[in-house]
Amino acid sequence: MGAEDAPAGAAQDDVALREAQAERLLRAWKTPTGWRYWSAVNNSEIGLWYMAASFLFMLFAGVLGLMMRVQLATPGADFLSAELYNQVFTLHGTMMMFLFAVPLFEAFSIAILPQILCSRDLPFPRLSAYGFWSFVIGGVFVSGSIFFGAAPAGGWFMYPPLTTQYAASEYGPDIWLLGLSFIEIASIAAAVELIVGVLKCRPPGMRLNLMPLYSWYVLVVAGMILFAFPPLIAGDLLLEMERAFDWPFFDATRGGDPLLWQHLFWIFGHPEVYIIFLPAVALVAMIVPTFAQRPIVGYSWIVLAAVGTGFLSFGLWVHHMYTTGLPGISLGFFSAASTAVAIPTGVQIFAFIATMLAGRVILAVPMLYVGGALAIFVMGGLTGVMVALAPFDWQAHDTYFVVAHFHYTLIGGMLFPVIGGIYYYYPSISGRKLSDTLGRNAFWILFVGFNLTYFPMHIAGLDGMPRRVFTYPSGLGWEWPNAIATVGAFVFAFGILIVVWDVIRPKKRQGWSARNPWNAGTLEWLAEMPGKPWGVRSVPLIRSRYPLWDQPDLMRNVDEGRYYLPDAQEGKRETMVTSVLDGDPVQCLRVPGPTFKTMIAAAFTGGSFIFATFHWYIAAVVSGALAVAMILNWLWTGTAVIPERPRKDVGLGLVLPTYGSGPASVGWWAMFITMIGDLTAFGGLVFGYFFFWTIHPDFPPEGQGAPGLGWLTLGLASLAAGWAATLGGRLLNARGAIRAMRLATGAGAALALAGGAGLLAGPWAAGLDPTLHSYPATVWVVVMWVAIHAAVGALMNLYCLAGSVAGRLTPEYDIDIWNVALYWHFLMVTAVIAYAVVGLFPLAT
Ligand code: HEM
Ligand SMILES: [Cu+2]
Repeated sequence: MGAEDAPAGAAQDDVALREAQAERLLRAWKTPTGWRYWSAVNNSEIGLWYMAASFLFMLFAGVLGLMMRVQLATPGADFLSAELYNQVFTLHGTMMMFLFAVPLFEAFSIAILPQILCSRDLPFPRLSAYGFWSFVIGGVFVSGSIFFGAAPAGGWFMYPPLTTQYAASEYGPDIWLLGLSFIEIASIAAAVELIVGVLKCRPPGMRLNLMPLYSWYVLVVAGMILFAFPPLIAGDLLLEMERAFDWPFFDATRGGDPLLWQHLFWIFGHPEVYIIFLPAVALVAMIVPTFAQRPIVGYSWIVLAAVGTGFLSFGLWVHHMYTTGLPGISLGFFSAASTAVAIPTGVQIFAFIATMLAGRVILAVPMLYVGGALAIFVMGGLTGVMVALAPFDWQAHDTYFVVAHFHYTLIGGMLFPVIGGIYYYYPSISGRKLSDTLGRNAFWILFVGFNLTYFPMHIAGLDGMPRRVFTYPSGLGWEWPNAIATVGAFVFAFGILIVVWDVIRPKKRQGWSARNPWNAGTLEWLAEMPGKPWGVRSVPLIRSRYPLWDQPDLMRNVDEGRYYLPDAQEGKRETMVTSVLDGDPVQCLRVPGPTFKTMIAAAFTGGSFIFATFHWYIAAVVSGALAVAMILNWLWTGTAVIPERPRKDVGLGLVLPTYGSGPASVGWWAMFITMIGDLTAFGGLVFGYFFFWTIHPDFPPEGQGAPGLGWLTLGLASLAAGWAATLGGRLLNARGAIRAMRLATGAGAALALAGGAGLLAGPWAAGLDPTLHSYPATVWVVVMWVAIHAAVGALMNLYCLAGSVAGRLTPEYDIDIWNVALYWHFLMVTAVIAYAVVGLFPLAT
């Protein structure tokens, strides 16, 4: 055993000292009580609330599912009207996908990732809180619409022209577009947080290849969210512009094309399926080794397969569009790619089976759910390979066969593993175990109910029953599958109720769970029962993938504070930041504590989206401005605060800086990752431009005119000067030339505004009317995107200027200007692309 296993330090032998340390830690990490409880930002609270909220949305969407089943139980029923049925199935699908399946992954990860990584919190607790409150506000807004008969009714994928010309539900599509964009932004915020958490907040010694598989999956899935959601946000923006201002992106009579929406939607929508599925695999990858009582078989294969699935899933979207009349060659390509994705999926499943075969499996409740999930998912995978073949899909498309297929994959691939995960992780989250008996009974009821509900739908589908019909005539052989499905749905719902009851039933009398109740090998099971708000008593040094199995005495040494950060001398919340590849300690990060600011900022942000839904634009702008003010205030009193000491002893004789800026800091990484997502959204708009170019013989079309290079060149030059000034500002600041830095930064702000105005003047001077044709509309949307980003850049420069004047931004403490300069790099890339696309490209064609 190396020295790491007895890190002692004689000082820690002193019991009184240890108690004093624990006391201070407890005070720093104390969860607020009373009504202030809701100001908590710590990952354990936010994670729990987030999970509870997404489950409530799931239950609501489940009730909508049951209502559909009641309506469909018999032919010609009139329980739901046709119009209401449309709203019900749209909201059911929308809520299950956007308010349950994706957020639940983020919720679960926020709750357990820090424990898995022995980190005291995620790097940006307030960002998680902001994301959570945004999610709740947006979710209530979207789902509440059904009580006003105003819910979206165009199906969960909102295809135009149904959603642009169909007036039955006036605000429905707007509620969908704006409400969900808001939630998607919150999802991206959580993804950024989780990526930085995995990359920078691991315990010392945990090299990338020692990471628990769960964190690999978090990395892959959060990365996918970063590339998948932005194209949808771009699509949402275009569709909302068409609905609100009549910009004809999807109107074929004015040069638009509804297929553009289908592309943007499914570039998001197919990866979405894996965004839902992979986190469940991640849970399985944690559960299986524990109950096989041995390390996972094929760790590197699983990692490669997960990454591979992530990549491949972006190349498959067209399989949702086989029936739209695309050229045969692209059908062939996408059909092959769609079947190919079965390979990495198979690798992961085989690795789990191999692990089970190599160990002796304990059939505990979580394992039961894993087994059931495998069985159901494999069935869904088989029908998936069937519909991946274009000729078969031409028959089955939009029938109940597809409804059966995707419920097998979603429920087998997500819901069952998640319930298994809840039975597994419940003790680490709440300190108590769930009931074995209830868990087992619920499992069998769910398993039987599920198959009763969905198996008959395959048959109804093959017999030609279309999806999304509110009723059907008798005599087509559809009666019995539908009747059975409805009975099954209620059996299934009963199973869910048992699980819900098990989770919420009072458990005072059953006592606390044993520590590490499943004898697992990974770090989250270091938690005491009940867990302490500080997470771990001290942050250990890691040398193995299963430290609890391989590093004897780890638990005792952690508890006795013999590792890092055993104390909170200054009463501040602190966690370790380590290097990306090797997990070497680089910083002792101060993380912020409770505040209501994030909740208020989320409310104002939500306000701006919600007001825009009803076309109250002034209120929307005011609300948005208040949100920005709130966020600036939260940053000003958070990240901009200079720690009272530059470095400190974090234990074991290691002295670390308490501050970091540039690529060493978590903030820089967060900005970098956010901007990748932002650039991807812009890529969605550029995709639209070239999509239109491919479908029109002449683009720009005859008689539309192009914006001309004059104003655009001026605008670009001004932005380039602003970029140089801002970058110069950072360098001058580092040299201590404070006056020059302020001048440069201020000039950068002015140049940003001028540059944005210059770009807007391009189409303005050329008289491009965005309502006439998709061409001017696309040009306008591209330059507006850049102009808004330039305005944000100006605001950031002014923020740095204020920081410098107030003494919060100094040559040494310069994280803000580093991040702003980084933002400007991306702004510049965006501006150059915009210039090339709207300015230069028309000259070349
Ligand atoms: C109690 C459980 C459930 C029941 C009874 C149920 C029932 C249904 C039914 C009958 C439809 C077809 C509506 C139609 O085409 O007319 C449907 C559609 C759908 N379901 Fe479920 N479902 C359940 C759970 C789930 C879950 C867990 C998810 C996802 C995680 C999900 C996602 C969807 C989606 C995306 C649609 C497509 C909606 C559309 O066509 O726009 N469902 N569900
Ligand atoms: Cu797909």
